[in-house]
Amino acid sequence: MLLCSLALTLVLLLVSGTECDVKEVCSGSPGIPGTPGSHGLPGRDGRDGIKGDPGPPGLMGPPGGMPGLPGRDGLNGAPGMDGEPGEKGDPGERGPPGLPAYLDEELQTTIQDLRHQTWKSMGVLSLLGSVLIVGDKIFSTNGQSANFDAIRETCLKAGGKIAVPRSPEENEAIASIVKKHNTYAYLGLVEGPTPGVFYYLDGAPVNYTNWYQGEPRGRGKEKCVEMYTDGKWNDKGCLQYRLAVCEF
Ligand code: MAN
Ligand code: CA
Repeated sequence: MLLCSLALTLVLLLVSGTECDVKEVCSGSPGIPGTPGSHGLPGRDGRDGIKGDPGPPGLMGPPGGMPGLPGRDGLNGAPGMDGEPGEKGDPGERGPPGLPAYLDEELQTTIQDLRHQTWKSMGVLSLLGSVLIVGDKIFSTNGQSANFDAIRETCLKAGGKIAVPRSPEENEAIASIVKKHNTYAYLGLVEGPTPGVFYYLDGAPVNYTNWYQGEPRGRGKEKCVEMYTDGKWNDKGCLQYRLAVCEF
């Protein structure tokens, strides 16, 4: 029996190399692995992956449907160039007669303004030396005496007129010149056909006077007017020698 076991053990050792207890029951070594089983059922879906990159743009689609409604009007364009001047119209009807020039205050102001501008632009005012400016008038003398007609001529040639005050301020200005030269001066006034009624040299009636007490008393025989050194007026003959005072 022992021999048998030994023999069996030996056999088994030879076959499997396994030790064997020295018992009566022997155990064999494992067999050769069997062939693999068939595939199992598919597993459950895994979790979603991360989002992929955007794909390239698709091709342009076919043209749309009906055209849309017209848009709103645009802004106005820039103005065009001026056209050719039109033809001259017919003259209008003649207006009503105007005032005499000496009564037209606006005209007188305009003339006076022009006169000033002329003298200013000619630089004459600065050459005249002794001049007095009162409002819109300029008074000046050359210091010489002459009769009325000669003074009138002198002032005209100088581009002015023989001075005549039309307000107390203007009267004071001329009076200061007269006082300075200590000589009476003729004024730009003449007596009309009616004794005692005087006019400016443009024919307008006087509207400012400064007669000496009791004057004018020439009763038509004293056609000119002189200014005393106190600024008062006296009607006087026109052939005296009096200071030439001009206004511009
Ligand atoms: C002289 C002249 C006159 C003036 C009188 C005043 O006769 O100057 O014009 O009126 O004096 O007394
Ligand atoms: Ca007199």
